[in-house]
Amino acid sequence: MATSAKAARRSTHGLTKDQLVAAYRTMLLSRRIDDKEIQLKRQNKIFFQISGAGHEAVLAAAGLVFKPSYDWFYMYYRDRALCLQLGMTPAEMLYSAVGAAIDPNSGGRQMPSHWGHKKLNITSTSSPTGTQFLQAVGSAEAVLRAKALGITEGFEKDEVVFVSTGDGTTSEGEFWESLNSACNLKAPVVYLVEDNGYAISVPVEVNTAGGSISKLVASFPGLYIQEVDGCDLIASYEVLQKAVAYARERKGPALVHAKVIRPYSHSLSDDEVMYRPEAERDADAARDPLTTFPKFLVSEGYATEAELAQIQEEVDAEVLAATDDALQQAQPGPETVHFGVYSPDVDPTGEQFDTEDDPQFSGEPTTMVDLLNAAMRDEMRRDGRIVMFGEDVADVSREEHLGKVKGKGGVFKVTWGLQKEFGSTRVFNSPLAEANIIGRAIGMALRGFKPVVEIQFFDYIWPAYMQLRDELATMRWRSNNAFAAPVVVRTTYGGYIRGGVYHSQTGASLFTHTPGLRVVCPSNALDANGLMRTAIRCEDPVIFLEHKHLYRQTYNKGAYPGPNFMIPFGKAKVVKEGADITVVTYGATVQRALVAARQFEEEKGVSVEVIDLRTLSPWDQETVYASVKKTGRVIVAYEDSISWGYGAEIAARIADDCFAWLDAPVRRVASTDTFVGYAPALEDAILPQVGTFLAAYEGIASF
Ligand SMILES: Cc1ncc(C[n+]2csc(CCOP(=O)(O)OP(=O)(O)O)c2C)c(N)n1
Ligand SMILES: [Mg+2]
Repeated sequence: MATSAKAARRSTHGLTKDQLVAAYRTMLLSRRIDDKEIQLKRQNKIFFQISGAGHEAVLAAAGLVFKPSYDWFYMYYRDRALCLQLGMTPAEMLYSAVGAAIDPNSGGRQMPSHWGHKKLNITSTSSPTGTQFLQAVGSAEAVLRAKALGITEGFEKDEVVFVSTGDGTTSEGEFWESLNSACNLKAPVVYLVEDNGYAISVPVEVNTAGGSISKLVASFPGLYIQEVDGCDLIASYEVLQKAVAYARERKGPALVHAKVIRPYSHSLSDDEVMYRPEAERDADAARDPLTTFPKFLVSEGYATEAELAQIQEEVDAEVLAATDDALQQAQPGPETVHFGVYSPDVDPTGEQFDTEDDPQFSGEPTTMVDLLNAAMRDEMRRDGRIVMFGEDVADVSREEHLGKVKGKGGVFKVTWGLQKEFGSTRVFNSPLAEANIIGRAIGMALRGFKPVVEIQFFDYIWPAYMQLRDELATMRWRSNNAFAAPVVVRTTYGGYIRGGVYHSQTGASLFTHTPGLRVVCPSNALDANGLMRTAIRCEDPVIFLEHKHLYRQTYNKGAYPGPNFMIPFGKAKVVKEGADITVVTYGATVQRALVAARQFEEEKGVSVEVIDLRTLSPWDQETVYASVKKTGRVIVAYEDSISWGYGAEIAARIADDCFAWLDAPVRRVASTDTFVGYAPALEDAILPQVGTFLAAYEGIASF
């Protein structure tokens, strides 16, 4: 029988000789930049290094399958080879390493390998492991929602979203939350798990039950799963093609589990010799794609040794030139530190957000719930990109029941009827998962949607706090204004409702202490309406605190002020004028301060000025200082527990800036340093009451 003398060439699944050689070039370039950075770090010319070594093959393959500046990318720090393949230059990477002002990744604000490139649709990468997943799902569902709504601007016909992770990071809860939603929504998102067997020093079997993430996720409905040797470029290309095609065809999400190696330690701050035996490291080295792939190219006749040597020479020269370039670049100047904390273009404290003097009232006075609902309804009519979601915010999830039942519209009815009017693509329920709500909202906001989301109770905001503090607030600053997530986060808070420990929490200072967030807290229906419009129309993320106890009081009702009524941020309101004592407060303590002030004035003839801050960050220093300079006595009052709270900051500022005008120390009225108790006798003793204010007025007046 005649047999060919030469063994058949391995299939390249359509990859041409030129593509194979180019992929090798990218892999080598990636490794050489890592090596150069390691050298620069040792020379103290850069300040951090984490490599993509060992991950290059699957990433170069990904770069051949995903479309640059068409698909969207949520990466992690090992993805250097993919960035190169998509078009980021070695110089741009090294700008990041030296912390150069012109670095497109973050302008020197983030450590190197925190990828971000606006033109390449590489979204800003942060450092917390696992926060990328829900945002990627948000980005992918934005594609589906845009299509359903007929929105084409900013979207491509069959685009997909890439999200990558290490093996250890799949232990984060948000990974599982994201898979849940990706499958439920059939979102076109492709997960790439780059499994190098370790999370710093912790091996995969400690992180992952059974040691295989692809086996563990096997029961997620509609999730297309592939496992592959990620050190093998051609095999990786083959499975990535299938996975990406599945998502492009809108069949659902896909997950590729790629086994890679980590030939260098976790980062330059780690020494793997401490926890990995030599034999294991040798076995890894034998799989190194930078050794095996060039051998393959030569043995199969795709390149000669001489051609590869030529490539190495070119790559080295390129890295050298990029290094010289980067080392000459200036770091950002100290005058730039505040740039991009908030939008540099739209100022919500500005006059264009102040129509308070021109309300177009109609109808009878109504509750805060109704006027919040009205403001959101107006805004949703005005702007088709507003989407609204959270737990129970829809009228009824099962659409066939819509119109047959009254509808839920939030546990406090604030979003009632909005799904009915605007449809289920724009108003929908989230799973019972707070990080899910904020993470997806950030992903959608980056794609041009305006999410107005609800966290049902402040007491349960904590699972979302990573997304709020490390993602929502930082997005604009950390990307040097390349990306922004102007999400409005509504949440109900506060006591006086016999809600006990877990339905009474306040905690505004958790957000006012976070740069990048605007924090709003209305005390009455009209303010809530005007502030909500500003929150939605501005370009910063807003935490909108809605006091449950104030939702349906009779004393804070207002008439509907028309669809263009806006109150700017940072504009307090003097709710009662007075000459002797100033009270600075917000939320539910406004009314208590006021009732006490009237009584105190009547009984003692001492007049109290009550200021409602309305927005907590920014806050209206001008109005407060003017009042303090008039009265010389000031109390800062708030519902939070007294110590370490919001009032400490206001008190310190007043002490700093108004010292010469003060006739008494700045005093605080607030809750006890406890939680809030359920029994009325407990709750009354814990939260500030009218009597607490009367005692404080008495104390400061007689100082
Ligand atoms: C939320 C969070 N916890 C811990 C860390 C510190 N940390 C950074 S990378 C890392 C290990 C990640 O391992 P893996 O996901 O396997 O990725 P690999 O580095 O192996 O590619 C840890 C613990 C972090 N950045 N964020
Ligand atoms: Mg790992």
